[in-house]
Amino acid sequence: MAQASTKRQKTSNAARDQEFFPGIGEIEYNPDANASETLVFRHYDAHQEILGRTMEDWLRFSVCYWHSFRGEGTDPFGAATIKRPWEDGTNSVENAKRRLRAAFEFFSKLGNKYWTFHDRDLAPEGDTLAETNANLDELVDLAAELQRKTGVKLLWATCNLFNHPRYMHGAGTSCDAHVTAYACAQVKKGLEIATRLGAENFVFWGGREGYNSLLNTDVKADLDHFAAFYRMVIGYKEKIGFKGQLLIEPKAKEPTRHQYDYDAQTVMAFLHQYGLTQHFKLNIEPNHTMLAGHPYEHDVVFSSAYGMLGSIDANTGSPDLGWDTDQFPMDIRNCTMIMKTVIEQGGLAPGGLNFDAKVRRESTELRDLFISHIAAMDTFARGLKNATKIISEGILRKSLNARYVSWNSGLGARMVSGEATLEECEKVIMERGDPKPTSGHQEHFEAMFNHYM
Ligand code: XLS
Ligand code: NI
Ligand code: NI
Repeated sequence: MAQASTKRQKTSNAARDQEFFPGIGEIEYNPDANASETLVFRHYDAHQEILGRTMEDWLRFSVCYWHSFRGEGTDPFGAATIKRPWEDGTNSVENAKRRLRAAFEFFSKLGNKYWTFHDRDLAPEGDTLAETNANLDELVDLAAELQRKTGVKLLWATCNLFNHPRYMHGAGTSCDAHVTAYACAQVKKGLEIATRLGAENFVFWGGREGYNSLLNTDVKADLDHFAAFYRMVIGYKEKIGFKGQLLIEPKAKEPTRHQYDYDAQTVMAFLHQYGLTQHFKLNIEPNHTMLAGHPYEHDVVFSSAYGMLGSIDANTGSPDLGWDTDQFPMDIRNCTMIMKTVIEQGGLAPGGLNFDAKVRRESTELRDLFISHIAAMDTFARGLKNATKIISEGILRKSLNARYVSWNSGLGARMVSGEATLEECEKVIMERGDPKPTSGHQEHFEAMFNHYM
């Protein structure tokens, strides 16, 4: 007995000291690096101050566990292409622990301050909910220890309510109340571990909350049940004193044909309809925004305009494709538009920029995992710098204000305040005649924007 336990002790010490990314050190900031050096930050300088805050504070980067540590490069047509050296091919708790240690080494070397996970990314499911919860507890113990050691914090946790076959008809909107009850039990545990790990937010992405055919779907019942599910979530959140912010992540389609959380405006209307608005904000993923047929920054701008932008899943799709490719955000213009909105609303905290993005299945080396994150962080850092200039110089804002000037006084102001009537408007038009044509100057705006790139 004694011998066996000493032996076990030795293996776990060895596991603890193991380096998973040999040859890669802490990523440094070097603005003079040449084009071929991609394991270095050229723009992201964590402690550099911009508009009274550090870049780290503005950007609040987070690495997601599911793509970066559970992704194997599968796609609907192809098997896994990526095999990480710490994986032993089993779904054991031991393997899960080794993987988690690898992840925290990655975070420490990359220098992101946050991470995110689904409950089921972290620990294997057992045969019963009790077994599954016990596995989860073991991994959460280790996560708490690694968070303490490294200072890396949990931006958000979420429950995977879409992968298991039991959820094939949805979770909160399943036709089977028993399934929704299972989802509730799972979320109960999810909120508990989020509390334990100090999660700053908790996300609900409606994985299979939607329909494939209206013939077998009662949409009103589904949405009533969804609201009931959320009411139970709020009740338990308050009961256990979870301090994080609840977030809903819109998506238009995939995996269902129509997802109920279609886009930002749809989710805001749902929350409003069911009296839930004050309990939630939105986690916007631009790749999902594109699936809804909107421009990249559309949902970020819309949710922010209504004070509902809580966090961002910083990724992109290929605009020429119709699915969620979860690519790393590498487009400086897109990131400038996002950061312009973030600065205008005074920051994202307690939300952040979570890289819900995966390396391409052809990018099979460990260094690709670093390079993808570094490049995306640099792209956002450039976006932040560009947006800062746009906002500080105020030239775009001035032109925008000029376009709306007629609303600031006279009849415009009276319409906004509710004093004007249709009769008054008719009278004014009769007296003054047709409005004079005005130019939208779109190309002028675009040229000004280009100036800052
Ligand atoms: C899937 C979603 C998912 C959520 C978390 O498309 O983006 O990854 O962010 O469940
Ligand atoms: Ni996402
Ligand atoms: Ni997504």
